[in-house]
Amino acid sequence: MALKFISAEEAASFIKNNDTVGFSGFTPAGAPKAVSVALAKIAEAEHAKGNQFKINVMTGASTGDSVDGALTRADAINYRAPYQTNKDMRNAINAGKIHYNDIHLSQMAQELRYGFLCDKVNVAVIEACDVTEDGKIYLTTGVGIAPTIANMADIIIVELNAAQSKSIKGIHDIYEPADPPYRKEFKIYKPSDRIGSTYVQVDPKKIVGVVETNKPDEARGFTAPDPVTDQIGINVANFLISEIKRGGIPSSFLPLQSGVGNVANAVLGALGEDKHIPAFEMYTEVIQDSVIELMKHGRIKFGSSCSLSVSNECLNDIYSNMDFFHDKLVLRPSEISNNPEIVRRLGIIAINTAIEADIYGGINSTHITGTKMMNGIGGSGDFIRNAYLSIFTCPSVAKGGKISSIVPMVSHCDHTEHDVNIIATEQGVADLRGKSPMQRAQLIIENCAHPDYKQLLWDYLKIATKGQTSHSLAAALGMHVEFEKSGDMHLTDWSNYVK
Ligand code: 0RQ
Repeated sequence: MALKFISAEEAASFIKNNDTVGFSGFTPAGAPKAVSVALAKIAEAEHAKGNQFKINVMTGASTGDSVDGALTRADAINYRAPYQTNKDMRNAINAGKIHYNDIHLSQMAQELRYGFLCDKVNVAVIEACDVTEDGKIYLTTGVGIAPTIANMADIIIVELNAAQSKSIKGIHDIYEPADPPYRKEFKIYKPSDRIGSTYVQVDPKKIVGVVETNKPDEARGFTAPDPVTDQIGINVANFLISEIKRGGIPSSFLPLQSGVGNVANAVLGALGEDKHIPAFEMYTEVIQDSVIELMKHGRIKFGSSCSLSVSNECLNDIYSNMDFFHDKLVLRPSEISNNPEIVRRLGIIAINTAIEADIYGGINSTHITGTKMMNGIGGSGDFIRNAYLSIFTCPSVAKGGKISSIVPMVSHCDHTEHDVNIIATEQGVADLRGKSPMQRAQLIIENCAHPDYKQLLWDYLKIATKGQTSHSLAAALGMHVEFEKSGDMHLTDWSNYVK
């Protein structure tokens, strides 16, 4: 069946008010860049006429500004799931203008198939580097939930992006599991194992149009590692080396997962540079610039991921050296890259970033001061509960020292103390394995808290009512309350909270 080439505006006109639209990609990598911008203009025109125009947006993770930013600014989103990182979208979510459902990334595709999130997917918009008349869609830098939305959607729009090199063909491993009670085990026993095909096969009749684009991924830049993030990286590397020496980790090492963001990028860089850690493999959901650099130096042998979330400079480097990278990378759907069954089997060392941690090991990954959504839980929960070793990192203070990342009780809990093995800040490492709550509190305050906040935290333990997990319910969020009042978490003392 001949493919029909259409403009972004024609393609966008297939999308109607109240539709549920699935977008390809995972982080800005592989997300569409043209149809959503044209759709935002349609929404604005409809609003100007006094008409309703909002859609429900389903994605693999965050997208680029052309999807989340453009549609938010046009007030065109009713519902959005899962992870996001766009500033305008974050503001709209926190202002209550978008219904945002923050779910584990591994669950997104199956929850769509199970009908948990919507009755149907009306339209799938999928970025490709190639598409054939018999319905083979070759994806680009991010997979996300593309196979599922392509299968579920009534109609498919393909964005054929000339800025993405066709040389990426072959890197994908596309597999969509059957749903219970028919699901089988995933036959992935090492990060490089492949179980699927290199393209998404769809019914070609569903492709209503192909939009030609030439737009690079809308990658976010990272801030360069600084002394604090460097020290966190060194602390994690030293801890892992001591574990190898102790026999707690096999001497051949285990695959690593590393989260997204500035801290994760810096930690991975430090791990790779430390030659005491053997060259390793990754089974992760995002590959950032530091991984590619370490691959070139032979420090990372293989990377299984859901996306290449790299800078455009780094992506061009990969495209120019595809012969080198082709047998070192595989890109999978998020329900496979983040799958708990595989994470547990491979024995992954999972390293993710916390917004704040509490003295007992609870982790807040998502909410600033307990109420304002930052990005979302992403894949952190998929990995950490099932990891061989789960590590959380964060600087000990934020906002120039006015916020302590170590607090008596997290103001929002994403990961419980049952799932957190190690906390590392630039101050040091707390190894929480096998410890009671009070032992954990002592280690976290002593090893991870910033010196400016240590005494306050020790004093909190004195006013906490003793129990299995000691707390003063009146004071547990006192540092957060103080921050809201004065813009600084430094309480002079806990006297206001002690009766
Ligand atoms: O604020 O942007 O105004 O400067 O949070 O903090 O230190 O730059 O750290 O880029 O590594 O992001 C947890 C958000 C960290 C990220 C989070 C403020 C701080 C700064 C960013 P500014 P940094 P990073 C795989 C796994 C959850 C999902 C996940 C994340 C901004 O890593 O989204 O792990 N993780 N997914 O100043 C107030 C605090 C704060 C604070 C930091 N305690 N209070 N503000 N900040 N701590 C990825 C995927 O699943 C795709």
